[in-house]
Amino acid sequence: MREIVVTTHSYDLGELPELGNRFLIGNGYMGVRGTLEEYDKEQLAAVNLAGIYDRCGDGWREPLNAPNPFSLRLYRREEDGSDRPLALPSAACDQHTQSLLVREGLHRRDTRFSCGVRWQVERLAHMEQVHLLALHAVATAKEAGQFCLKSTLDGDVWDIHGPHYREMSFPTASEHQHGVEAVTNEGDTVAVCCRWSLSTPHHSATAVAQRKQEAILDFELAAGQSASFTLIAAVYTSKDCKEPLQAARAAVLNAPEYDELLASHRACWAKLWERAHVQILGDDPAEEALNVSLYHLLSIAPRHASSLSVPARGLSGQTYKGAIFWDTEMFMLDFYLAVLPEVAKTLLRYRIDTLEGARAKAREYGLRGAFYAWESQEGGYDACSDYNVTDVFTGRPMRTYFRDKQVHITSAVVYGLWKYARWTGDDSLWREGGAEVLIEAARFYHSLLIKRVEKDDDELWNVIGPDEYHERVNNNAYTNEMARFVFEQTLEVCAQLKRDAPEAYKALAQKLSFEEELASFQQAAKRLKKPTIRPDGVMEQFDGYFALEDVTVDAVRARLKDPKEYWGGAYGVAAHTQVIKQADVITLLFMLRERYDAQTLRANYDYYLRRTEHGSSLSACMYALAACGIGRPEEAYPLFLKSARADLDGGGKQWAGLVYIGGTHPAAAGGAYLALLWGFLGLKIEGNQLKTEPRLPKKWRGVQCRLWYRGQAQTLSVQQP
Ligand code: IFM
Repeated sequence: MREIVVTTHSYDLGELPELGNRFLIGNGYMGVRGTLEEYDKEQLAAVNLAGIYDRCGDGWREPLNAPNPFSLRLYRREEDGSDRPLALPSAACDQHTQSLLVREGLHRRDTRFSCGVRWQVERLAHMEQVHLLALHAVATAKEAGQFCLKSTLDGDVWDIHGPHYREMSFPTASEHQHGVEAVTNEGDTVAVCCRWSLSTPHHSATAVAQRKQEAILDFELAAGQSASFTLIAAVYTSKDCKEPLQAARAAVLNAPEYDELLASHRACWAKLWERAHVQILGDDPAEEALNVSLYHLLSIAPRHASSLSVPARGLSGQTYKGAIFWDTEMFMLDFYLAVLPEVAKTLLRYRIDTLEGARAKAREYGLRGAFYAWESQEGGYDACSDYNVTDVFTGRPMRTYFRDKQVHITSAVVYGLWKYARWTGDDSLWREGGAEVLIEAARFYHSLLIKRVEKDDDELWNVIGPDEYHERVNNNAYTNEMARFVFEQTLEVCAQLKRDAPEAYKALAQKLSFEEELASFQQAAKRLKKPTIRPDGVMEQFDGYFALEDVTVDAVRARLKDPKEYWGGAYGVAAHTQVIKQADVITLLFMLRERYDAQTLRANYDYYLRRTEHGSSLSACMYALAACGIGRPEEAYPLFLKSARADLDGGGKQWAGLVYIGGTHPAAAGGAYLALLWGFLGLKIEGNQLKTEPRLPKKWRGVQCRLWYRGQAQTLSVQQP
């Protein structure tokens, strides 16, 4: 694989949030935002941790950012004895480059300050030893001078709904070492230890300020001379072990020198890329964009865990409460299945292990079975607020119904389990709790059914489909069909278990006493209301959708009184129109693609594409898939690129009022991979065999990639006919 380098010369403060996302490094345990070393919480610097959350007061519960060991500032001593910071954006500079080396998982900055000092820093989140972070910095002076380096372990972290640390102590202050132990409001501990070295003789002072521990290193450089500084840090939490501080200290003391860490980090990335890299012959920009997407998916994959999932904004911060959405199973899972099936299993185990939380949520709403969290944190706790949007006009929280009404979330979990079994041929998850999830999912949908005395159908009322702008609708086609899928899968897997693993089936039947319910699931699968389909094949998104005002997306946009105004909800500009936020019917036609013909796909693609705002990064890839499915790869191409470039281009919404909602977009990254695999390559599973039916854009000469199907490595090599 050739190196892909993402670069910017910008250090414009307005671009900082997006640069922090674009240049993110991570290893599944933590993500380090791509901010410069001199930045702190004001510039959204963060070391975001996977799977550990905290609530402060009445604020939203969100994931933790660890004390940041990468805070580093260089100063030049002036003749009057004062220290002038060589820090962006204030210090004058002649040249500045920030880069992400995608193949090697490295973040670099190279700044030539106008005073003649060059400042180069490289840093990594170790891909194998996931608790370790490392940094190597070089300062080179054109003219002789006195310098000072301040290396800070910065506990004054960026929080959206913090502060999350109620106590912080710095117990290991000693020369060449720092350490901090921070205790959260919920009683968890996060410990960070680091050791450093400077290549030139220096005087060192270590100071503890409030929530910061700082090493101040004075040194002198002759003209043309360089000093280099390395720092190795370890992060542990009370979720990892009983004594995180001791673990972090031991990890730092036992860690090898920077060069050795760099070599093992590179080797680990090389192995991952051997599996994941996709070659697109004839289109370097598309190849780069897709592999950058895959870089992000690899950087957040929980390879170190056996039951953990990936948040909707990856490890780029606290947006969306660091929670797991349907994004993982519906948009990202196929990449992990194809490239790292063990990770796919880890993601699904997370859902099996959070079944209790889903049961509790169902009970809370007076329902049976498992109602999975719309925004799932550990244990299946639903972090989604009843007031998830702030009205721009009144500044008041708006009642939203994502938590209560996006009942399709449970079907995403079932769909993920089904994909796992089908792709890997490994049915162990059914026996390890997956079948239990299915039964509880079927119970959940069954308890939601509405039966009208004068109608034969069963219905699902008062739901929100993937298109969040239309709240509390009846018989959303996507939701109904995915619920039917759940009933059918439950029946199928139960029959399979009874046949192939009678003991496991018996134990399950004893535990859940579900056998008498199977007939009612069968009935429900048959009687659940089918979508209304017009003679031309267009499927109505929900009851009454066709009667809504038929108007263009631009016309709706023109009605906004404020660019940040929410389009959905009770009074949203889109709510009474046919304009939708994101692919809805089209998502259904992809997910259950074996049930629909090309004519249906064509009619719905042509109808809904024009009415879709793509207000979610989950949307474009679904239309790319549909366009491929109807033999229009040229139309699919820009939609595919929109998904693949989501974090390269940024431009999505970053702020809602005072709340930061930006971050990386792993579902779009996963969606780009879906578009490649099931769209352009036309992958199909026929009788357990993989087949391709390529429909490549004209400029692509071919595509090559590897994937792991049913335990076997396969190389897909497809040429333009
Ligand atoms: O899951 C999505 C949802 O479909 C649209 N809003 C953002 C969520 C997280 O990505």
